[in-house]
Amino acid sequence: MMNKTYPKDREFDNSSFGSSETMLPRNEKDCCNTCTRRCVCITLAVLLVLMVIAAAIACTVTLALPSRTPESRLCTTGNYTGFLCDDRITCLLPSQVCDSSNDCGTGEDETTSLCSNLPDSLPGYLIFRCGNPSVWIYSNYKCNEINNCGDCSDESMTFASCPSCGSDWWTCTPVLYQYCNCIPRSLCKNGVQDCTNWSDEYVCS
Ligand SMILES: [Ca+2]
Ligand SMILES: [Ca+2]
Ligand SMILES: [Ca+2]
Repeated sequence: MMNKTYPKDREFDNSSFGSSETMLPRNEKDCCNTCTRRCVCITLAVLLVLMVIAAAIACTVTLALPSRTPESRLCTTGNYTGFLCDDRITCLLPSQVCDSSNDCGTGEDETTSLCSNLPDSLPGYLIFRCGNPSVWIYSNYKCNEINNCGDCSDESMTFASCPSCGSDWWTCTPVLYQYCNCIPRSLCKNGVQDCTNWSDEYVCS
């Protein structure tokens, strides 16, 4: 009786048993390693591009912002709070802002944003609102001994009441503080200015 000879199964490499990774063919493992490195490189490249874009946006936003806020214009000149020019040295009187004259080197005291809607477009420290809310003056005209508001409210902490102007009074507005809207005719042609337009000395009789 002849013994049958069966072909032997392909030999199995027991050394690699139990590890699914090491069971892969060599060229397949190399491929995975290559893919992993490629993914890392692509991720880093994308992150780098995103960082460059973010930096560019940040620079653009920073440059687009105004270099100075209105509050940074506040300065002091003499006894007044004034308006600081771009040279960071020149401090204008409030009444020099929006007076149709370029007093700062590059005209920043006459810009549309400042002067298009007076007085609301001006910083609050440059103006004074009179007793009559519809009347305003530049803040450096407050307490200057002249009735700029017309009701003397810029010359007194409490709103002054103006004298009634009868036939014994000469009307001129504004006048020096104490007489508000009119002066006694006894002050006409007395050699002393009482009306800011000098009408008490040249017109009144
Ligand atoms: Ca000006
Ligand atoms: Ca005044
Ligand atoms: Ca006079």
